[in-house]
Amino acid sequence: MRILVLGGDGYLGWPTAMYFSQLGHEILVVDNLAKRQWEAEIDSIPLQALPTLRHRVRLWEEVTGKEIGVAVGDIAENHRFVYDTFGDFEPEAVIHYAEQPSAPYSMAGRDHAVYTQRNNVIGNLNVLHAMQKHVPDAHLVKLGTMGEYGTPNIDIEEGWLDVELNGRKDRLPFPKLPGSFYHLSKVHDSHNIHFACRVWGTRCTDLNQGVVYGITTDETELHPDLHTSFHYDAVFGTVLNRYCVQAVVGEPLTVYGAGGQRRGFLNIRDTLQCVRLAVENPADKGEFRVFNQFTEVFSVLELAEMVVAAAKHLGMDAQIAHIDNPRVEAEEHYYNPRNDALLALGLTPRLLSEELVEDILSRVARHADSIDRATLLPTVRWRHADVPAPTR
Ligand code: NAD
Ligand code: USQ
Repeated sequence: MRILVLGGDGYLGWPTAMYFSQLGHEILVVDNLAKRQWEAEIDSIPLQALPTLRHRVRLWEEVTGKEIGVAVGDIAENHRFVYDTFGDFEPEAVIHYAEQPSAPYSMAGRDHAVYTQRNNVIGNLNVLHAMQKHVPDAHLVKLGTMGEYGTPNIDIEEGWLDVELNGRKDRLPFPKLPGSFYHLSKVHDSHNIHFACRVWGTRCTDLNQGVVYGITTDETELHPDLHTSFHYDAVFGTVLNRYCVQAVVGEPLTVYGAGGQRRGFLNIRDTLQCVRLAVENPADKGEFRVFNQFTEVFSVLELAEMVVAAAKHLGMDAQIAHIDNPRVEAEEHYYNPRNDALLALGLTPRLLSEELVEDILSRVARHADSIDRATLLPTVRWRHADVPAPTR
């Protein structure tokens, strides 16, 4: 298949491009390299310095003999670029990662909230319009987030809810209670995509993905310079990746508040598996299909305790610190999301308990000398102290 990977310079996009290339597909990667500017803006460095995108693509060809195409451009600000790219490449599948992914970045003030929503929502709208014009039968595989749902006090279905009201029944989009302007941008995307499916017959799988952890995939292992951008700072690092780095450098693991925040998690290798299953089993014409993409649920305190135990195996004495929660979120709540659809398609989950020591902690430890401790503590706060905390 011809597969467009939007956001292919990123943490998930680059491993995805290599994975599908290795499977024999024709890949074009699109990225505006904005992540590298955001890093510079907040003084964040990935665990390993990142070669340029073109360098990585050349290296990939040297190592595997396979080509990955590159188009550098902004999908939000340059709709001509988007139209031309879709018109020239004529993708059969579009894997869309090209968004600002950080909740704290989006909460850093008015400019960051506006930037995040403009970048994410307009970029996605441009993709929908370019698909309608040039490849109306292509399949959009869009990365959404479990955080779109928030933490309601009922089970979380996969995108839809059967409702009965005053004797009438309908199947409606599941209610959304997102926790940041970033997560809200994903909700807006979902509504826009659902509308395009209904009106234009676009086919889409919206992958409501949980928090990703991990540093390696089979393809990143093929050469040291094929690694992906692993972040651990308080803006771009996700919680388990941060805990692993904190354990390695002997800093306390930063559990925000009580630590009862429960979330869905998955290994970066399972992200690839899930996206492949979506691409290989496309949505029908006009179908807006939602999959909840995670493999295991943990509280952030449980995760910290797992990292402490795993670190012990490597002779590290990791400690946990409950720090003042910079976010507004429930710290104890009901959480029971379903993830049946991807399992039914054949997803075989990797368990964190089996991966933590060898696949993550010991690999992070190899780069201990380059870790910048100054970026570990949170700097972005969601609210002023006089606003009462929510219960869900
Ligand atoms: P990332 O920041 O590493 O990758 C995103 C890439 O998109 C970057 O290379 C960036 O330069 C590019 N990009 C952003 N805006 C662009 C634009 N307007 N035009 C062209 N390129 C643009 O983030 P990631 O962690 O790889 O996440 C990828 C996607 O998956 C995001 O949409 C994110 O919201 C979603 N997601 C990530 C996680 C996670 O835990 N990492 C979990 C759930 C969902
Ligand atoms: N947390 C801590 N300590 C830390 C960092 C985070 O306790 O040092 C807590 C947060 O308060 C939150 C949870 O861990 O309750 C998850 O935080 P996170 O930063 O790992 O993840 P989040 O902000 O939700 O965002 C990440 C990705 C985003 C993706 C989302 C999936 O950055 O792109 O959409 O995970 S989900 O959480 O399912 O919405």
